Amino acid sequence: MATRAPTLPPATRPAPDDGGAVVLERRPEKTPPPQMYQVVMLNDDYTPMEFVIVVLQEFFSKDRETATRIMLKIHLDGKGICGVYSHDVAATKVDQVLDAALKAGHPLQCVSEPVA
Ligand code: TYC
Repeated sequence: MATRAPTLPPATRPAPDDGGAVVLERRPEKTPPPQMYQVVMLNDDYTPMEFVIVVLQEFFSKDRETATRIMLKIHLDGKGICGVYSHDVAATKVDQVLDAALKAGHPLQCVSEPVA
């Protein structure tokens, strides 16, 4: 009489070429999205509005209308978001703004902070 191997349920049945390993469950690997950082510009009483508009255009790729709107928001609210970037890009933007402000003799400040 021929003996037959017992039939295993699909989850525990060895695959033909895996040396007998049994895969009980496959979870799709999920890489969490990287922490993003927003560059926040602060208002002051001395930096000319035009300088802020040019900075927003040059370093944050805003068109003139958008740059003007963001500048006015900062002027009225005390601060405003210039853009959201990876950690290194945000740090570079902050450096670029502070460097340009220092060279032009303006006290313009900006910081980067993690987006919640
Ligand atoms: N408050 C400035 C002024 O009246 C303009 C200004 C706007 C300065 C935004 C800084 O981040 C700033 N000249």
